[in-house]
Amino acid sequence: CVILSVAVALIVIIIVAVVLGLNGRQEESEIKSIFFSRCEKNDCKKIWGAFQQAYVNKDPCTVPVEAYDPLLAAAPFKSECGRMMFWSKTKDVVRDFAEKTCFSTLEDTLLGSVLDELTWCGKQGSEDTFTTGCPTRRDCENNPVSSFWRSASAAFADVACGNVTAMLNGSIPTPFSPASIFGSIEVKRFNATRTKSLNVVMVIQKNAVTNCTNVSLKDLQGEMDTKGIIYNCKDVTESQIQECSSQPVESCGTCW
Ligand code: N1C
Repeated sequence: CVILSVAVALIVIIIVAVVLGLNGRQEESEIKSIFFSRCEKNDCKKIWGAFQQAYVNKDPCTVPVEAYDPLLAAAPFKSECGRMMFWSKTKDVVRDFAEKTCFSTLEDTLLGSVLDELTWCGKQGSEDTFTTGCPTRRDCENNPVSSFWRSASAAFADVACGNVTAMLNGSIPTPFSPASIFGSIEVKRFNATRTKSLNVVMVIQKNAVTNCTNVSLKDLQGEMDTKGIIYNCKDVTESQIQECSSQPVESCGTCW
């Protein structure tokens, strides 16, 4: 009877291991096919390899920002002076606007577009990529997805040049949060030798609770003053933004 129950337990363990293994394979093939279809004509095999090495066979809570250095080196960002767009808590408005205008966001770069909205992680002792059961920011800071965005955002801000635009959200009490990626990483990397001005577009929706006079912006302005970067802020209604997105592409940033 003891032998029988040990045998049954072993069989169950084997089945669970096989199912989990197959699951990892299937999840990997799904994310891999999205990755390659978005990657298109680039050297996708090399980029996929550099991506995977960042998190595969690692505890998904111990993937540091630096793990993505080889990935960023494999697909570096180009500077587009005067056309770079940053944001915080305005992703939907920005994405729609940037698509129709001259502006480029991180999502318009190869890495940003390939990994946008995806979830991934690895597991110690496995060579597979998983897309479910991955830790989020609430579980641990050094998870594969958060570390990627922190790493890519730093590299994107490093090449920011000329007049830079940032869309912030006037429907939340603190549009400039020092804890956001924009506040904690991008703003810190702006450098006066490359970046002339930071032009904040405060997105004013119907449910707006604040505008360019918000106290949180004093910190942003202070940081820019210290760096020697010109700071501007303009309240722009959502309908004005929509109007501006149908202007000719040449009017880059001059519409509002
Ligand atoms: O923390 P946030 O915004 O201030 O980050 C936004 C800021 C932008 O300027 C982008 O350049 O940082 C860059 N960025 C992305 O492009 C991006 N795409 C998707 C940062 N985060 C990005 N994500 C995911 O949204 C990611 O999972 C991250 O944690 C959130 C941050 O969004 P937020 O708080 O609105």
